[in-house]
Amino acid sequence: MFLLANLGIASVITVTIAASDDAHGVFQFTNKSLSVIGTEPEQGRNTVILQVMRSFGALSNVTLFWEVEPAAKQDLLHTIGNVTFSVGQNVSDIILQVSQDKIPELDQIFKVTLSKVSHGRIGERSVASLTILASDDPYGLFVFSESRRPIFVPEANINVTLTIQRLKGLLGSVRVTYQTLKEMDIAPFHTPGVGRASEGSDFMAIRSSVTFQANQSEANVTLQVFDDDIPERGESIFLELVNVFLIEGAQDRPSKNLNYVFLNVLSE
Ligand SMILES: [Ca+2]
Ligand SMILES: [Ca+2]
Repeated sequence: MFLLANLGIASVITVTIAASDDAHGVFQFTNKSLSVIGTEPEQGRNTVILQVMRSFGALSNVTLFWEVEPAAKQDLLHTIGNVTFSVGQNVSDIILQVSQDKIPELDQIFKVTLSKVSHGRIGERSVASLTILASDDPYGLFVFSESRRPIFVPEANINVTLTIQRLKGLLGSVRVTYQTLKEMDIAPFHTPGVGRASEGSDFMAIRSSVTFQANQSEANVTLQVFDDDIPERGESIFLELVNVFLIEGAQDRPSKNLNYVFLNVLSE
């Protein structure tokens, strides 16, 4: 003989299993979007796209919120926002807009974070890094201050002083190399009615460099002009900026601007 166990009335319970979070999706950046690069636009705005992927379930409409660290406020049009995923949608794009300014800046790196979702959960790859590349010539834009007009000098044994100006950024210390063009070098622009001066007899050929310290905006260079007894028409001498070399600065981002100055040596 054996006893039948007596099951009471509470022995049957109904368990409703809640849909797991993953039924709505796990949201994270795609690998490609973990590190993205943006540039300041020349005009208007520039967009950077970060792709967010939804894995596992896609059973609901979801709003995903994102934010960029507050330090980016000056550099991005929006630092917070959201994107939506419809039922069944697995990918959505966060669009960041880099704003334009005139400020010389080095590279800046900002964190972009997936902050919350209306359904589902955020996965491991929830932080991406946005690099906005240096803009507006942080180390300077170099020009001869006289480059917009010819300089007239008499034919004589004289030293002509010319000024190299550093426009825009004054960060870092840089070395600027300049040189005279040879008579045979092609002139960078046309000078009607004026011949070319000869190196050696009309001027001292030079290739030299000048260093700008941080915050230094001008430097002078000297060109030697010679007198001769040959009656001639006016002669031109060209001086060019050859290159800009960064001696000390946080990043290697010198500008590559070339610039010419034009001297018109008048015969007597
Ligand atoms: Ca900026
Ligand atoms: Ca800028």
